[in-house]
Parts: sequence; C-alpha cells; structure tokens
Amino acid sequence: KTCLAVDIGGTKIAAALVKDNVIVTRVQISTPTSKEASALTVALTDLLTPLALEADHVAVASTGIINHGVLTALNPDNLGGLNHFPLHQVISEITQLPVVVINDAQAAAWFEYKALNQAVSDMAFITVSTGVGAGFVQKEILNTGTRGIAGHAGHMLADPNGPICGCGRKGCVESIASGTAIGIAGQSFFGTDCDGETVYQHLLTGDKNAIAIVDRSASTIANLIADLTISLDLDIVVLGGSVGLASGYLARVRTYLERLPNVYVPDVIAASSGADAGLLGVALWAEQNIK
Ligand code: BMX
Ligand code: ZN
Repeated sequence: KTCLAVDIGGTKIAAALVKDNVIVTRVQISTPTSKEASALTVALTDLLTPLALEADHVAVASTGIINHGVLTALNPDNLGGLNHFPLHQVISEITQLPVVVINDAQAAAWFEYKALNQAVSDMAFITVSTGVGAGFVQKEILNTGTRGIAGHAGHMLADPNGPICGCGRKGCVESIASGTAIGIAGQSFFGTDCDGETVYQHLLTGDKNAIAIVDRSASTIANLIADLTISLDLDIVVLGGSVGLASGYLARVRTYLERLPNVYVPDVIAASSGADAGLLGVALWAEQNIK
C-alpha cells in the first residue's frame, strides 16, 4: 500500500508518498500566511491532487488541535488564526481517498517510539520549533486525546511573569522556549528582523545576550521535562524540532536537568528523524488506524 503522508507545520507543508516506511517522493511548500481558510484549501489542492493519484490512503499530521478531524490553532500566531478548519473533510474531497488526521507532535512521537523498538514503556516526544509541541506514548498507546488536546505541553506554565503567549495565556513554555520566542527575545539586541536562526548565529560567536536567550529556552524545556516526568512517570524523553536538534541545545537542556532532583530526570535523547518524523510517524499511525 502507498500512503500519501502530509505534514502541516507553522512554517512549511510537506507531502510525501511513503511505501514500506520509506519516502519515495517528497514535496514541500511554505505554509500560506493568509488568515483566510481558503488559502490553505487552495495550497493543499495544488500540493495533493497529483500525489493522490498514486496513493491508497492519506495520513495527515498537522500543527494545532485536531478534534475529530477539525483543526483549530491553539496559538493562532503559528497558523494564520485558523479556527474550526475541517481538515479531514477538505483532504477527503481533494483526494477522494480514506484519510486520518492527528497532531504533528503526536505523529512524530509515534515515529520516535517505533524507532526505539518499543523498548520503553512511557515516553514523551518534545519538539522545539516554530512552537513547542509534545506527544505521549504510554503503555504502547499514543495519546491523541478525546478532543485532540493531549500533548499540548507547550502551553503549560513556565513563568507567571513571562511574555503573553499567542494562545492568550501568560508565560507558557512556548512563549519563552520556541524558535519564534527566541527570535522575538533577540529583536532588542539584533534588530527587528531577527529570528531564531539569527540568535543562534550570534550564540555560536559567543554573544552573551544570545547565550542568555538560548539558555532561558533550554532551562524552560528542562523544567518541562521534569514536570512531565513527575506527572507521567517517563522512562525517556525524545527531543526534536529545528531548535531541539540545533547544535549544542540538548547539551544545554541536560546541564539544567542535572541541577534537579534525580527522580525528576529521565533519559533524554535526540530525535532519530529530523524534518521527516511527522510524515513517517503519521504514515505508521495510518497503517493501524485507517478505516
Ligand atoms: C503549537 C500548537 C501545537 C503544535 C506546536 C508545534 C498551533 C497552531 N500549534 O503549540 O498544536 O504541535 O505548536 O508546532 O496552535 P510546530 O508548527 O512548531 O511543529
Ligand atoms: Zn500558550
């Protein structure tokens, strides 16, 4: 069977034909910045129509809350303010194929869990990227949540005095630790067009302000890892995303974890797949969940 896997992120949309867990064709576009839902429908139609001809079913991983196939951005800044976008229905109509949809971080968690060869019982995957997302696998089951909210750990409280998050809460993990937040924090030092990558380039030259910003992100993620370990009794945390996998970031997270009581600290490893974890994970998920 050939799966058309789709990964809708805050920055890019990737689509791939996946056969026997291997990507055979992959295409990528920028996520439309328009707040109009129709812009996403048009982009998906152009991207998926040719690929659907070669597929048996469609597996979609998307940023945002996926509640029975309907997408709502928890942090509207990350996805053009999409609210109640009927993702499952739109993609069914475009492709005329069976479709499954889950959250992007949940999909990547499933891939990383399978990559660990099921040698763990309780794991969390955390992505530090445009936003901060997570997915939990507990006792061999991926928690997709009754309403699709499970895993949205990027919106747990990190600092009651922190910045206002795009979701409306003050001081979420995402508002401090994400690539977007790193970029915003850098703007007062490195100019208004500063983004996460700019800060990282300054960090590599030893800039004190850049180091402080990235350390604040890393210590926030370390505390998130401890909080999740306390609540879920985790064996292992897998860290991914463009920031999570950036050079030296995991080492910084480990440094902050070492300062915490031992029982709060699980094994922490780097994701085995970078940009393709969502695509491959949702393709694996579809094998068991397509109807
Ligand atoms: C946000 C939220 C999550 C997502 C996470 C990582 C939106 C649109 N997204 O917390 O659903 O998993 O970002 O997303 O509210 P990414 O785009 O950085 O991969
Ligand atoms: Zn938030």
